[in-house]
Amino acid sequence: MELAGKKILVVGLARTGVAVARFLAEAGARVTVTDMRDDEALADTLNELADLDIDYELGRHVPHSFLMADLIVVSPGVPMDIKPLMMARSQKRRVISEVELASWFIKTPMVAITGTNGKTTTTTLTGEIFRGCGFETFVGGNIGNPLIELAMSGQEVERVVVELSSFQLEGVESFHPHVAVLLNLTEDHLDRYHSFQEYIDAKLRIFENQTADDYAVLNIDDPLVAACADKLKARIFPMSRLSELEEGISYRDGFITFAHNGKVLTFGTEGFLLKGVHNLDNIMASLAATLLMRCDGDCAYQTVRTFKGLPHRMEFVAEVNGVGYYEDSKGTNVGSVVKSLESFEPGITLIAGGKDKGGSYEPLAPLVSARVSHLILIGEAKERMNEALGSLTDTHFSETLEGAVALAHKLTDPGGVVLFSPACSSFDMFKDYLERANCFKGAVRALAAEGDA
Ligand code: UMA
Repeated sequence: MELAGKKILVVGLARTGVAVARFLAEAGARVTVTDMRDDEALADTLNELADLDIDYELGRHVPHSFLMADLIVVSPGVPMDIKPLMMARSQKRRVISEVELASWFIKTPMVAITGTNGKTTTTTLTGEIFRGCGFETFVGGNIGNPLIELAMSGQEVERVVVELSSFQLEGVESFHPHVAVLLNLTEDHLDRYHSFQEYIDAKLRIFENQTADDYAVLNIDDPLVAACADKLKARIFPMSRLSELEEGISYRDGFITFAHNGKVLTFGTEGFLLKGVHNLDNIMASLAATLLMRCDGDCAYQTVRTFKGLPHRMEFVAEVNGVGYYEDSKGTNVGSVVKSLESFEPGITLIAGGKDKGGSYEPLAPLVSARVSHLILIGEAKERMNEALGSLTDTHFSETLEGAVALAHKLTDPGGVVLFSPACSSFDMFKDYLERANCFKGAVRALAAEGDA
């Protein structure tokens, strides 16, 4: 689509909206930006875009503008079923996400990564492996920097790695990655989707435009992921931690084996800095994607061995009186907390809770029974979590996160672990997961300082 002179409506003015508006205005489109926040709330952002010829409709969405647009580009955080978007779609207006728009201008071979958990680690590691193997690489998407920033920069790269959320995938039309990775599927974002199936359907759109020349890397240990294999047009490249594969990537007894078209590479996992079974999945996915896109095995392995992982994902904070404190503020859904709990031996004090996303907490029950000695619940979700889990272990409530840390300190015996892995988003008590993470770390460091005094 030629953008110059087109009437384009950008919905949402946060990171994505700012980048999209700038890209479109610089390309000569007639851009209107709309956001439910008003100009006072958006003052800084408006300043940032002051050099561009853009119209604004702030504090409200004006249905007429949606109906008159040649193209509507929606930010991931804006639900596709808000009234003006529904109306626009019913009037055959073209509605896309930012990643779709970006993909029109990016011809570099792309790896796209989705799944409920592990996306950011896998995306980061995949990018690191490409770079370690000498490929100029852009890494972006849901991880934080919108893909359109690559199109805008005009930067010449040899590989693109993009993390995709279900929200971004809702608005794709022709988006076409050469390698698409689906890590796992567990309930998430049920505050936005009417059903789990609707969420899965959005995720599966990552494969929609692939052909027999492309690859779908599927974690076949997850039955929901395995079940989608029949429907895909791309070549399936399976990955498994539980069964050995003649074609695909698999793990057994301390070794990862990559087997493809008669070529077999084996990598020992001892000494990996990234811990936990879920990280083994993330590593296998990254190796599969990069080796399928011409990375050298030795080079890739070198990067994997030295990769330390991401902050706020089971990050070790401190040891106080023989108890290790781990911060997992990005553990915002049940599936992610399951993985975190699986990484520790019994004797865990789990601090959880926050803004309730409406899903079931039952999947945590077996691990809470088996491994959690004390459960401390915070935030809006604490009553519902207590109903699902409270009878399974010694359970307490705390009004604040700092209070929860102090209580954990009292309850946990030396040799145990305090894990803050909320299973919820942060917005009931904090600005975002980062503020929540810093609050936890601050409280732990204060404890450590008291211990030293
Ligand atoms: N808004 C409206 N109308 C509405 C709803 C929202 O105007 O009906 C406005 C809000 O007032 C706000 C803007 O839309 O100004 C919010 O846009 P946004 O939430 O899409 O924020 P961005 O900063 O553009 O961030 C988005 C992703 N956010 C979400 O998916 C919620 C970021 O993922 C992503 O990093 C960024 O684009 C760049 O691609 C974050 C996230 O939480 C990390 N993702 C979810 C997750 O990982 O679980 C999916």
